[in-house]
Amino acid sequence: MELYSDIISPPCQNVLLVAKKLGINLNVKHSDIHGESDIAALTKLNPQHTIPTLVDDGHVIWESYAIAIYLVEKYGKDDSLYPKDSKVRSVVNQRLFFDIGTLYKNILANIDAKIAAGEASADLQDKLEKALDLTEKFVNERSFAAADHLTLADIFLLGSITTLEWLQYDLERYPAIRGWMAKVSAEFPDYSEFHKEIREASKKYISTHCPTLKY
Ligand SMILES: N[C@@H](CCC(=O)N[C@@H](CS)C(=O)NCC(=O)O)C(=O)O
Repeated sequence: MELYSDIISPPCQNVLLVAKKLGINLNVKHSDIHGESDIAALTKLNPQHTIPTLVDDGHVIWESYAIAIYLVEKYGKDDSLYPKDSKVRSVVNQRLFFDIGTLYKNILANIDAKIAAGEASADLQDKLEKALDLTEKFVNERSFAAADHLTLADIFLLGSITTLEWLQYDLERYPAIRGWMAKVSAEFPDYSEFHKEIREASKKYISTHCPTLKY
């Protein structure tokens, strides 16, 4: 199974963590989102030319949430990451849709604004704060974000919270998020190595492509 990916990309990080949890060995093909030949190769598979893109025996899927669900449904030994129980799954889905439509969306909007204008507007910062206030509540309701065990919701929310490093965002005000992050990362024995790899690659990317950002 091939994954077109770059570890600096949060959606790619999420899929890589899902694969780790499922014990799937991915053939990772590094794809440079600024490289013409990489974009051309990716566009042949995925007209949206986004990473991550997965190719499983000729079957091509993109959109990280769709890839993650596919991997769990096809290769999971059980359904724990994406429970079949409708009520539990509905909470996982709520967190995932909250992530794509609110949390990650507002983190990206703040990063883009900071890159373009040096600082995000008060409105964008306020939207991000509201999303984080909600996340603080969500991760405090159960042992994990959507259930009493790790699910896809934890992995995707963790990816978003980790992306706050691009804003050097201080999580001091969010003790539940900090406690939950420690619990989720402890589910991955090599998480600190994985995080170090993200930091090193992101630092390199930022110094080349967004030198005005501090990281
Ligand atoms: N909603 C998509 C977002 C994917 C996405 O936009 N990836 C970025 C990198 S983080 C990308 O491929 N950008 C290059 C492009 O759009 O051409 C997902 O979750 O997979």
